[in-house]
Amino acid sequence: MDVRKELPEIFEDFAEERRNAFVRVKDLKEQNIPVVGMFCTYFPQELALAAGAAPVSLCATSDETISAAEEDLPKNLCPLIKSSYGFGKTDKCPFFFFSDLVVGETTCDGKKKMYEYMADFKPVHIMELPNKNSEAGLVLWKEEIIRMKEKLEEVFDKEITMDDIREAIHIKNAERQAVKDFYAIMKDEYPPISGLDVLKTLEGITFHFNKEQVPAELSALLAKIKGQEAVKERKPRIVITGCPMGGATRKVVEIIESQGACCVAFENCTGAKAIEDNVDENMEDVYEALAQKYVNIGCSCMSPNPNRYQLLGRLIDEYRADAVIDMELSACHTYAVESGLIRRFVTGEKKIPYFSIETDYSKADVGQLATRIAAFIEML
Ligand code: BJ8
Repeated sequence: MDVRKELPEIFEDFAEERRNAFVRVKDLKEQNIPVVGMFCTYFPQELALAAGAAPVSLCATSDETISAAEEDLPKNLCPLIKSSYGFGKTDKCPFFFFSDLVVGETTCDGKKKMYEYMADFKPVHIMELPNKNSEAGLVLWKEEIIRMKEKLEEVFDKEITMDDIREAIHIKNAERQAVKDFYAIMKDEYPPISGLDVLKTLEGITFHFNKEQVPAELSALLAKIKGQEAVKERKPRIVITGCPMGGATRKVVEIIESQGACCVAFENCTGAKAIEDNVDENMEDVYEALAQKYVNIGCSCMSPNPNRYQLLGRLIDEYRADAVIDMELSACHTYAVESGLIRRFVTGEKKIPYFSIETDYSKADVGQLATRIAAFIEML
């Protein structure tokens, strides 16, 4: 029995989450719950929760606002940056519209410079992210986390206590663990769902404002999936790495899976990069604990970036990958430059095939991508 035929509406529900979230964010505002808009995995959402606010991911995965963004920003800029800016500028993202404060980080050059324009029409707070995961980087990031907390206190006129942060850490840890337990189902020899289902679920959770409900909902979903018998068909197992995925770039996963492979794990910010590690709840100093967890994220903005290899290597082993596909967004220099090193790591150290593709948010390259990906999967 094909479990996908039994359960499609469940995954659509999670994908629906974003649409429903549009309505809920308005409800939050009506209940005087503040909203903190965020773009990046480096933002410690625990701080917003501790402030009694809802942290929301801002729209950045569709090309519908790119032409508006290009009125102010260069055309040859990463689509994620243009999309983020365009949604803010055109007020087409209700999460952006209702955000009391938008948080940005000094990640890649394009993104940090874009925030200077965004500050013209929205209060934006920039966290200074170190470029290196070092002792000095950790000290800077901890200071920035404390500065972020103080900014939230000032904007929302509320004192944030250590206990507030401790409670928020507990909530986010439970959410991350639940998500991790959910996607771990793809470790099965015959994964009972598709990588596209996992991706849709990961995207849906981002727009779930009640973080405390996530573990129960995901475990109910998992129980339903486990209650079904999976199709015993061996498919090439692909680990995805590279830039964040979702919305328009779901096309990559759709193409890979339409060619008979299965995306068993997502190393990118939509998946494991954001979720695998929790905040240490035993540390007395909550700021140190948050700084340690978040500075360890293996984004290509870090130089060098050993944590990306470490996580990717672990996923390749745990999910028994047959190959890695690296998705780079056009004009994303940090991921593009790092791709050669990732290729070396995957083919040399892990001894499996590696394939990199560059894409954007348009549909123009779907045919070309399908041809190239089909040839790669054929060879596995
Ligand atoms: S932690 S991956 S969410 S920065 S794709 S805007 S890097 S040019 S999105 Fe990212 Fe945070 Fe890193 Fe994750 Fe720049 Fe590249 Fe565009 Fe990017």
